[in-house]
Amino acid sequence: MLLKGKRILISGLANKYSIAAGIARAMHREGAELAFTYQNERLLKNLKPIAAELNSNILIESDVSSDESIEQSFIELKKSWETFDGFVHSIGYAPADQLEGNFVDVTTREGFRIAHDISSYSFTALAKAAKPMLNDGSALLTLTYLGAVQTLPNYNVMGLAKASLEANTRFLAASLGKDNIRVNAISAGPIKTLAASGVKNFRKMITQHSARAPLGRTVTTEEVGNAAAFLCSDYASGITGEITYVDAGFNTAAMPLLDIE
Ligand code: NAD
Ligand code: 0WE
Repeated sequence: MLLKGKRILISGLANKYSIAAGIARAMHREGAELAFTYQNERLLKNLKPIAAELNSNILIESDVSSDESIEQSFIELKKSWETFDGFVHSIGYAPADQLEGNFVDVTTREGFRIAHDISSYSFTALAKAAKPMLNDGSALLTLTYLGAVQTLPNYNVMGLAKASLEANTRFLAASLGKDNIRVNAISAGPIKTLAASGVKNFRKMITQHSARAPLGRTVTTEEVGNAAAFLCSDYASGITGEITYVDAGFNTAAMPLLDIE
């Protein structure tokens, strides 16, 4: 029971396929008490049964594009939890037109702004709002992707936003270290979630990933959840500002094994 007695707030659970759902399951299994935020009313119906299964009745609306919505969500959370032990930021977004085509041709000022606002600034904003309620030994966690450090087709401005998110992880770690609050990121391999479902050639990318990855496959939300539970537990008390890859080793291999001799 890695997380016994810990209270963790989970954002970004849109449906059962969400990475946040895998994380919530693992954290519940490890004894954490959970609360959830959701982007809007439309997503509440998917969240309700999952939260109920995980013994949580703390469901709070929070649209991270709005300072007012974020502020209101923590006022709401305070009604249930006076203090807590960390949160999971599992939120990313760029307008769909930014994620298809040649980077220099499709990227716009507004697309760039939205991608960075929702996918990176929101992590800082949640940390800022949560800080007064965070216990000693708390842990914050976000989800990033290899596109932060290497190019691939179509990920485009999301790659820049993830690079910002990874720097954000390090600067938040430096900033909150004196309060004994740790901040880490998991860089997950490609997983067929709602955010991935609109992506062109996603199945081909899964095939390519499996061919190059040392483990010969992609990862599951359960595997990401297990790493997340560890990073938010006291077993990871010496780890902060770190990007942990949960990608079946893909990022460590420059070429697949060739079946020659
Ligand atoms: P998902 O669609 O299940 O989750 C994305 C979440 O972002 C949704 O719950 C959505 O409501 C939330 N969101 C978007 N805009 C928001 C806003 N304005 N306010 C509040 N919430 C908002 O997809 P996912 O793949 O589970 O994505 C979770 C995180 O994992 C993202 O940061 C994504 O970039 C990252 N990630 C995904 C993969 C993958 O292949 N699926 C790989 C690595 C990292
Ligand atoms: O971070 C992500 C998902 C990012 C994402 C996806 C969408 C699709 C729907 C952000 N915003 C939106 N906006 C939409 O309107 N991943 C790591 C999964 C992903 O997305 C890709 C990928 C991979 C991998 C997009 C293009 C290329 C590869």
